[in-house]
Amino acid sequence: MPKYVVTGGAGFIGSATVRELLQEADAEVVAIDNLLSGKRANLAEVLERISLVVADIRDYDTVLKHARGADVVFHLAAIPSVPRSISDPVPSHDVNVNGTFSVFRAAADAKARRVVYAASSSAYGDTEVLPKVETMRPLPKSPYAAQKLMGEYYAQVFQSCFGLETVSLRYFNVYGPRQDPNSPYSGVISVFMKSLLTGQAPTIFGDGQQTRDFTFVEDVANLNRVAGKEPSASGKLLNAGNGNRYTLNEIWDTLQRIAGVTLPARYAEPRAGDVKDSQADITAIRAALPYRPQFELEDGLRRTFEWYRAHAAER
Ligand code: UD2
Repeated sequence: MPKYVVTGGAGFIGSATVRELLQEADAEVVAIDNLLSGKRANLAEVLERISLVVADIRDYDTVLKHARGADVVFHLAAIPSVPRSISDPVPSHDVNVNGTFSVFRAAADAKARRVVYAASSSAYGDTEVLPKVETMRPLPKSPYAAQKLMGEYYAQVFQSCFGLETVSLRYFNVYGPRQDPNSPYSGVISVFMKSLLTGQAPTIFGDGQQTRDFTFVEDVANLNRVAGKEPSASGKLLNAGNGNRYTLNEIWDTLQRIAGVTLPARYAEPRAGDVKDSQADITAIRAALPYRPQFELEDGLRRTFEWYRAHAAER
């Protein structure tokens, strides 16, 4: 019976990953989450089939205890957001750097086979060339980007010095059902969803011509599972995007069309630390893993909108 541990398992990407792992009927899944931004409700349909451990990833002893006997630890817990890491850098450093170190150390000491680490496309910063390839020199522009990059370096070092298999996946702007739209630091698509449902115009920071490679959360969950299994993925750092890029203006236009509303966006000053353009080269991940993204942007946006509409009362 395979055993999986998911840090941040009650969060947006974590809960999707837990549901994906449960497709293996005999899997034992332990979700570790301090419920700071994660929610029990994200796991409602599966709570009886998993163990939810309410704990902080900086609690080494608790992570160690649950990582014993684990095949894979999916380390997805983090304090995300570029602007939050600038306005309040201490907590995001502590969780994203010290917490990540604690998880790698616990996984290695517990003799877990592998850690799949949620790295971030923000590590690239502003590159001269698009799409962004893993061989490019990282140029982090924000504390968050630097913290996530540090996690990649720790992944490499835990593999070379402590014999822990690691895979780092640089996620590119993940979106989809259950992303929390209610914080000033929420991901832009969740914010756009809330605008559609409340009829309040969104604020776009900058001219809206910045681009992102938006990746549907179910593709990411599937990728996590595959990355946990595939022997040849061990030790790799891989872009985990769709390979496309869209401007925020295009996204907002598409969403207004999907929802059948006309609601011109407001524009405000660009955010500090914001990357201008982001697009993944997915050649390496296609070669390394049997992974093919299934959700084109419009399909993913439609599914996301349907979900937010159906759950509007809870948000
Ligand atoms: C970064 C990473 C992403 C992930 C994420 C976690 C890049 C390219 N991507 O996402 O991989 O690690 O951090 O937090 O670095 N915006 C608006 N209005 C809003 C909210 C956002 O215009 O109400 C803009 C924002 O200025 C940015 C874009 O939308 O240009 C995307 O912002 P985001 O916070 O959704 O994600 P981003 O790109 O910082």
